[in-house]
Amino acid sequence: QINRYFLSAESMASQPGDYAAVRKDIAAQLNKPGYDDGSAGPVFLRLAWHSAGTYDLETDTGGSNGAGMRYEAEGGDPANAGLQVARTFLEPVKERHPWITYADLWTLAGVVALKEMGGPDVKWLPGRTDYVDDSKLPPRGRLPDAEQGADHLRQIFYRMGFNDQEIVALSGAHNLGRGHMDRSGYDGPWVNNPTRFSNQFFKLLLNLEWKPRTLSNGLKQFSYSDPELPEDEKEEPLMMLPTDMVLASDPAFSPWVKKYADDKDLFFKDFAKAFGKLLELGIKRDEQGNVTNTDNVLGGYIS
Ligand code: HIF
Repeated sequence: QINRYFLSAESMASQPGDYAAVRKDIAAQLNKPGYDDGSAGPVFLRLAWHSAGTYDLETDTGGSNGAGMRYEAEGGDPANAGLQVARTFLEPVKERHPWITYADLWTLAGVVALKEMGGPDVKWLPGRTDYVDDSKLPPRGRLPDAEQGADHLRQIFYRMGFNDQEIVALSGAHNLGRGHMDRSGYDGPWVNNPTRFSNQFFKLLLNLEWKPRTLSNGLKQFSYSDPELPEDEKEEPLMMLPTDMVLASDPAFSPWVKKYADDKDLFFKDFAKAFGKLLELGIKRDEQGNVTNTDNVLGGYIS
């Protein structure tokens, strides 16, 4: 049961193009007592990334344009399990500001959530369309499979146009949120404070002794729980996905893991750049920033 959240009375309908009003209402939707760790922020970030992360540079298909997750073909992809929760949380914002496209709302929600959770500013521009171009629809299977290794990570992220450094920078987003048994089948948070953005993910990846653990559903993850704590004071174990672990062992990824563990500012800067690039995949703009590859009339509402 998802609590429908009612926006506060000060929240008013807005003029088309008033993205500041939308940002405010997204921020108001983050606070979710009783849900996960009390915030919808992590699942908003995952929604933004999954909406964009289907992009294929070579065929120029997929990406956040079109908000394809509204439809079963993409929304029902097992890789997207659980993201209906995020979309439902954002529905009152869409109702309040019906002029914004879903494609813009979902990407903006990730940007606002990141900032509210202590992360950096990600440059975000509007203009995505909700028009679904059937020839641009991504097939399933474009999002990463956490059971796999470095080759798979490179195959998925090179396809979008990212390099090794950007793959590691992006991966720091697993500082936020958790695996859910009833969504991906993985279990638990990566860090102790999973609603606060930081470079803790990289530090823990390098410094804790991770033990392989096979879950009841057959999935493999890595687990840490503080051996010093007595049984009755044990905290929820932390986890790493197999794809997170390879960042520490791969010779081209690991130097970046060390850099980001040591230098939070560098991580924030590189993360903001890479995440901003992710949200722009497949969007083409003119010099004013207006989108040129959609028929979206709202593309002009850049202030
Ligand atoms: Fe995730 N990711 N991601 N991810 N992800 C999960 C959760 C989150 C991968 C797998 C998973 C990125 C890359 C990859 C977030 C953000 C980003 C889960 C658990 C899995 C299995 C989902 C669940 O059960 O609810 C893999 C294999 C990736 C390739 C490296 C991005 C860089 C790290 C691109 C990214 O930004 C966030 C945030 C969550 C937490 C969601 C939540 O509901 O708490």
